[in-house]
Amino acid sequence: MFRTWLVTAIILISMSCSMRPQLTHEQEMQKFKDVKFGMFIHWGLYSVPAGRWKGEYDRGIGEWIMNHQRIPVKEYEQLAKQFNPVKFNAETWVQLAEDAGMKYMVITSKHHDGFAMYDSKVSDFDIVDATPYQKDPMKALSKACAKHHIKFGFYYSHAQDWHEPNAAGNDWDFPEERDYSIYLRNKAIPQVKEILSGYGPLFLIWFDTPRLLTEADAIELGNLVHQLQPACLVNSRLGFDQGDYEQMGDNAIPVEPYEEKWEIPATLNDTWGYKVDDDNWKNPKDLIQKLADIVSKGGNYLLNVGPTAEGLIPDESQVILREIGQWLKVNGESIYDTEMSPFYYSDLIWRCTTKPGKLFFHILNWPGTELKIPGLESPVKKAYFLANSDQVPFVQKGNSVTFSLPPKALDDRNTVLVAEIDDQTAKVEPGYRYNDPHNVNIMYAREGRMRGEDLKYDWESQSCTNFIDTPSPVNELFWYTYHLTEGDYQVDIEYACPDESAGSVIRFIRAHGLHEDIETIHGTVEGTGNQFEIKRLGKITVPPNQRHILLKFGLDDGKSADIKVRKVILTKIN
Ligand code: FHN
Repeated sequence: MFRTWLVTAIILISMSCSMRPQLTHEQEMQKFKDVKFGMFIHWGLYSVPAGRWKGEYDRGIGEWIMNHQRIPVKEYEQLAKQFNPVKFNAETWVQLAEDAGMKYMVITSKHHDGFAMYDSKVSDFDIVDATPYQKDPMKALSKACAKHHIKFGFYYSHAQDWHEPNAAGNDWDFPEERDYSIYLRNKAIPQVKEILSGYGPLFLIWFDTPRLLTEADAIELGNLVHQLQPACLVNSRLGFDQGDYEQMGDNAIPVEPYEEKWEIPATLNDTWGYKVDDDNWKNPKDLIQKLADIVSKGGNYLLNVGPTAEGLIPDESQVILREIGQWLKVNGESIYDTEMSPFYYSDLIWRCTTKPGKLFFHILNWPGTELKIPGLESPVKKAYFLANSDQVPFVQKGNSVTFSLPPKALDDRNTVLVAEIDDQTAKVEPGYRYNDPHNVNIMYAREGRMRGEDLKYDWESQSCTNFIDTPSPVNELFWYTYHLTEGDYQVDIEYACPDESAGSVIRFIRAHGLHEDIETIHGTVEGTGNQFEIKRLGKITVPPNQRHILLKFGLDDGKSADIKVRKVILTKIN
């Protein structure tokens, strides 16, 4: 009896110390599905140069400055002396995450530059030993997260470490052959042990850019995490299809709903680490819609902030995140703990999330006075707007339900309409289900990933523009599609181009990943008097058993940069 009491007391005391109840791996997995929205933080020495090196602007993502500029290790190490984040306040950061409606936080314990943002005993290249700050901010952050019931996890770069001769990535200091296992044994494994031991129960370890390591190495690292913290999740960038959930490409939202457990890491502007010159901020409406889109397709959104070297999260990021949080305060029921859409999406008007007996229609583009949902077999009992509970009249005939809407959106960013249905799980007619193969597949620019710093989305014409010709990263529009079946597809593109800027060569690529182009077709941009027209480009072939396909659109020169691309249509021809 006394023993039972003692054990219970110890558990309760340890729970209240960490203020984080210890869950099982399965429970954490379920949590991961339910939380939907998290804060990613890229913070490190790169926030000192903040995207400028020796007075020059450094193109591309800020945390890669050491690599872009091929900065020697000895010179990069000097940045530590200038890193003194005296304005860092863990409570303020976590409060921001809470205000934004974010339920978990993932921060860089060590990025590719090799600098540990926590007190590492394995290397002196860390925040406590190498900077005037001399404190471990991760301790304060993990505590503040526990206090606010925000789940806490670490990013760890397990393959690239530009500080180390045997890790991947630095060929300017270390051009010679390398032995990854030396780095793995001497730095990566011991540091992963440190972060799993000193910061309470972790929600997840977020590995990145698996290179050089073998499948056995990946399995060993994954096992290590689960031995030290059985409940802790691991993302799939551990490598070799290991990990507990699938990590999608950066900013890469799938075109259709996708049934695995997955997460999208994404930026608020064009960088992860702080860049003083990057003011290409996404607007809150865009992000609120992306959150609904991702959740409706079955995923989580991990949205990044890049704090400054002083320890401040840029004001612009704060304003954007708080607006998302205000929307979530009213509409959170349609996001958290929901399941993905049972429907196929043929346009950009609405997205759907579900709970037992309820469908949440996220109206992203107000369709006028009627919203028609085809293919719903479950009888609708009641419909109302989530924001004000006002009833919405509807007519259900056959398998189509039409809701009567007021002429203007309640919320131009995303108005949520709740339909209560007779079934716990919605029944949807074949042909309208999310995973039905379709002969016509439309990829809207709105759903594409705008890669490159210059592309802009024009809301009025719902198109992507400014395809200027630049070195890496090139300006390309990407689509990630998961349900294209084997066969040949005709490719048509809808665009508008002023006659005087016609002439650039279009490239449309079927790729395997970011760096593996498989099939490229070319065409020439025609003048359309700046009116939208559908133009035939050619044909691509989708081979059997492709889990997903990356499609890229770009121009071979900047002559037609002001082309406005609205969509690409893939029509199956055999
Ligand atoms: O190279 C990194 C990059 O710096 C950043 O950390 C992103 C976040 O997903 N991951 C890698 C590129 O995919």
